[in-house]
Amino acid sequence: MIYKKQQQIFVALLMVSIIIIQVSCTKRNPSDLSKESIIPKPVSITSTGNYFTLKPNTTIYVKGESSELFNIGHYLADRLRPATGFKLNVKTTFNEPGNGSILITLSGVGGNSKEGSYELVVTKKQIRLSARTHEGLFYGVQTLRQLFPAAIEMTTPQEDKWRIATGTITDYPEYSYRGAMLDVARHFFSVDDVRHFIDFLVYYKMNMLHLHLSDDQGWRIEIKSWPNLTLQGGSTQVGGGKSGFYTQEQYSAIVDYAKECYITIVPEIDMPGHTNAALASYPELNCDSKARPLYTGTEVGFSTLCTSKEITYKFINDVVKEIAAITPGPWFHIGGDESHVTKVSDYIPFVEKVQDIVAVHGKQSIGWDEIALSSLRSNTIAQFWAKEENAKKAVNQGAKILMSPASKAYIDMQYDKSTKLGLHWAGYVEVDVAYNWDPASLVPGIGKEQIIGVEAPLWTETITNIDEIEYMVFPRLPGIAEIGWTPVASRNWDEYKVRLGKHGERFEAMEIDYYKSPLVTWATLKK
Ligand code: NGO
Repeated sequence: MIYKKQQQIFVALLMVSIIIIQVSCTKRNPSDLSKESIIPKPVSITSTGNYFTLKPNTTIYVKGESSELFNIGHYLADRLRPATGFKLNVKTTFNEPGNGSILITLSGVGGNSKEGSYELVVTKKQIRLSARTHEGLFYGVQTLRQLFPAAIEMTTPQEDKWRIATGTITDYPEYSYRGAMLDVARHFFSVDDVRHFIDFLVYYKMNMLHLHLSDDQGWRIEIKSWPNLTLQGGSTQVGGGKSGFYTQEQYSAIVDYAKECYITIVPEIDMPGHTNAALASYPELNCDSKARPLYTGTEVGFSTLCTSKEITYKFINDVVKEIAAITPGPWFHIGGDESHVTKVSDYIPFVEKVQDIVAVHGKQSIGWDEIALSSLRSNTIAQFWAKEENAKKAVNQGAKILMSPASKAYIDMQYDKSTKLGLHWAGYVEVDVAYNWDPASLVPGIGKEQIIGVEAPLWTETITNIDEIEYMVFPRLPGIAEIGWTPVASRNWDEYKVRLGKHGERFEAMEIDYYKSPLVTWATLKK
């Protein structure tokens, strides 16, 4: 009798476990590529209803001998190894590799010549990633990462089935400039923090990192010909206390890391306002030749370089020259915002002269939208953040616009009135507000042709460490990235919020402290 009961219990347990295994297998067998939660949403996806399995002996092949191709292969392997525990050799090939492999190749993208385009073809037997450029391949790698189960992002071996639905993705970005800004002046962030920040941008196919390197509260980059800028001007931050600056070597390390990730660094030296740290370091930059005290508050608009002194332009020339020499990208951001104590009649020629200095050192100027009060050089970019009339003035001069409307794209704004970090002078920016806008129909008279792209600035008056950065960046950054990448006709909040919710488990796997917006149903990792 007892034996029979045990037998019944055993059979019942067996059936339950079979059901559990079946349920989890069904869950783990992706079969519809078009249902995967990829952010930014790709331009086109077709599904073929099967799946590819990454196995312990899968090899990543790159076609040809180029070291850059190898780097991309290794980048992918490095991302997939920790969670899978697989070896994932990276090899070069000149032929078609066999079954079970991943092939990365610069040839043949089905006639698609858009900048940054790639094509990902997944069959039961092989993954084939092709693009015309290395950059395109790198974007394809990010898509691939997002197709594996979220646990792929964990740093220790996980029990999972590493399967990807089969089909074809063809993809390319809508705008060429897709970026974020990190204000390292109000609070200083280490080189490692900046690397971490770059990793966030990469995952969502952004390609520009704007570093706000100077402000009233701090000067953050070594200028060898003006050493007090960092000795004195780099010694404090908002609220006082320990801060810092990047040596030129450290800045170059950031630039190099960014370059490996196909990200361009855009350095900003804000002027003629927002310059108290410089004015405290060198008395001669003030009209009265008296050094200002260091500043640790958060007011804006009280400082100005002395625009009538020759030494001011020697100073700017030296600064731009040294930074331009270690910045491979084409841009130099000259600030220009909130110069409330500079007379407009001084501000206008100042911005014109500074654009010329930037051009002499081989760079193109970007400036906050106020710079449109001046004559803009033909290739200068105005970054729209506040005043539509400034943006229109810039466009009327033939300049292009970088879109960062504060009420939508400022990720230092609070999510709602209960948010502890951040500011709210431009309103509350919930995750739907940050997503639900179209750069090309925001300002009447400014259409897609006039827009170079989008940028999400993170000002750091209230942000002091990487956890706080993560909380403000996530989950808004993926939305801004999608605005920059995906055509407006393919974007829709109700559909996006489901995909974003699925990224909850990716944030968790990456140990990102994110804001769990009540507008989204967040997926969590099943432990
Ligand atoms: C403004 C201001 C910054 C502040 C920021 C805070 C611009 C371009 N200038 O944006 O100095 O830090 O708002 O949100």
